[in-house]
Amino acid sequence: MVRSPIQTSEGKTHQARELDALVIGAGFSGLYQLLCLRDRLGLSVQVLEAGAGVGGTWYWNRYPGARCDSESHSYCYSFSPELTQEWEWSERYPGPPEILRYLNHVADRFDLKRDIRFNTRVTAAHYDETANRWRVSTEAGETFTTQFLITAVGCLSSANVPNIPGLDAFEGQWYHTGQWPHEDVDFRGKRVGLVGTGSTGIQAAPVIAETAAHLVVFQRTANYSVPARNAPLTTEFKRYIKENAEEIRQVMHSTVNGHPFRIVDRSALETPPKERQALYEAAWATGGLRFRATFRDLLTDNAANETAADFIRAKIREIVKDPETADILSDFDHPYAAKRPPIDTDYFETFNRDNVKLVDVRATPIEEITPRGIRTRDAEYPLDIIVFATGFDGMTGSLLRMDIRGHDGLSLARAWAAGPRNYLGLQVAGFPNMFTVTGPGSPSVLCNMPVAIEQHVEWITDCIAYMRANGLERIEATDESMDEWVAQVNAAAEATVLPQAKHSWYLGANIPGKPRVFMPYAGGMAHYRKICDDVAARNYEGFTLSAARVSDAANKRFN
Ligand code: NA7
Repeated sequence: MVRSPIQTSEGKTHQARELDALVIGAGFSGLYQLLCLRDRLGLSVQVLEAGAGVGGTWYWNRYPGARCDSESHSYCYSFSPELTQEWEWSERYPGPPEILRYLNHVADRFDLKRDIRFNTRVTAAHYDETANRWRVSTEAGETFTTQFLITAVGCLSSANVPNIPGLDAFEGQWYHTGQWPHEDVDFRGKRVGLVGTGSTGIQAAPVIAETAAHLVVFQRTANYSVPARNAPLTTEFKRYIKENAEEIRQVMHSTVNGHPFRIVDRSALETPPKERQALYEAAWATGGLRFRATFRDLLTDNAANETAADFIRAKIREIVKDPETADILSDFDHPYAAKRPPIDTDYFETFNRDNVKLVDVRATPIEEITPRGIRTRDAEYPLDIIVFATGFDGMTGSLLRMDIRGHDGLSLARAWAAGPRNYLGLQVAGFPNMFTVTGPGSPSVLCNMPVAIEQHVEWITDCIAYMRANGLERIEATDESMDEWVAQVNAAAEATVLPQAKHSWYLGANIPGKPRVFMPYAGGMAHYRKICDDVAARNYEGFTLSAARVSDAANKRFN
């Protein structure tokens, strides 16, 4: 690594580390990006990670009941057949400790940690046009310069703590699930309030209820959930995974959402009601996200979707004994799966416990947090602990909390003031040589994440390899390609029921003041992969590539 003098704004000179590539984040994305750029291309690479260990999202999400909703044998890398063969998952869905063990195994196996700096939060990244380098600064005041800047910051890493008046004066303890302490939180004998009923709240409620003296669940929007049916993996299934690894990989690469199962090519509407009911019953018994794959038209046709909604509504009424509670839990305001569909272990059953109460905060909104608890319009609930399962500033939050500036000091926040705009979810005009792994505008959160991540990381690696092979120093998306891509992202979303969930974080609607733009690409992972491959095959059509390490004026267009 070379060091070169940097002039700071205070006029002092200090040494900056010069790199070929700097990767922000050491989760699934950052680890694989490091491996690809360092070991396959021979680049000098540094990963900077805010946490004290690898894991990204999973380093922080350790709340009670936390579990991945992708099946473990698909929630892993597939680039190394040896890695696939040697690793053994224990349960159908992995929890944070097992995912962290896996990622540490990967980091150690490929000797990645020597190039990762932990406890290092990136605060700013500014592009220097003349040098064609990014200058990256950390909270501790270090500076790095790099040709390529790759953000691997995750889609759900910027916690959203709602701005409810009075939180500062609360005399108990409070936590956000996405920033869970590394020590255990003891709920025994405590009165606990849980705000939020997304995937996280739905996972946490049954576990908290087991030990808390009393649990109050504050629900703003009723959410669909299907049983996860988690269980230890059988010896037969473990053998099946190993023996069919390549076939499983092929399935994950050929489906719209990167999961290891195909969506059945059958219409809910064209299936006779009795048969349809039997198919839903079978899918309910199997559990997990596979429920969504029962029919091909659930996400594209409202009437078809309503058949799934009706089925889940009836299940909730069957499980929950108190009819009023069942009504509140099943009073959906959006189509099934238009918000990320949770899967659970005994969520609805939890409301049959004597120590659990549901509060409908759509009907009686939370007005303030008092020193003693939460006060809604109708009542005050005394609490010792408040757990906010209130989600994240998804997809853009982790990028925009850094001061990223491209050409002429243009900030990413300004470039995205009306919502994220980019090309393929990978690059933003005005921000040369910066790539956003699973950025907005890519399938990302609509896909099994490791599949989306591997595709992006490999595409970025191939792109940089191409540039090196052709003596190119700089790549930047054009404005026209961004406009065209944003139109495609919007059209893909409009072809589905997804934008109909008005309070969804897919739309940024959970964050006050955030522009409402449907952020992930809903056209399907397999289709997206082909689009990206075609762009690469046409010498990175839609990007401007140049050889010169000088300002724009002198750059020559490559294609
Ligand atoms: P989500 O899915 O964003 O859910 C957050 C929940 O918190 C949801 O029920 C929200 O209600 C609720 N919320 C947010 N702010 C408030 C306030 N101010 N008052 C009351 N309720 C509130 O986050 P998760 O962590 O559950 O899941 C995130 C992703 O992780 C998930 O999609 C999976 O991909 C894994 P709302 O629906 O907005 O009315």
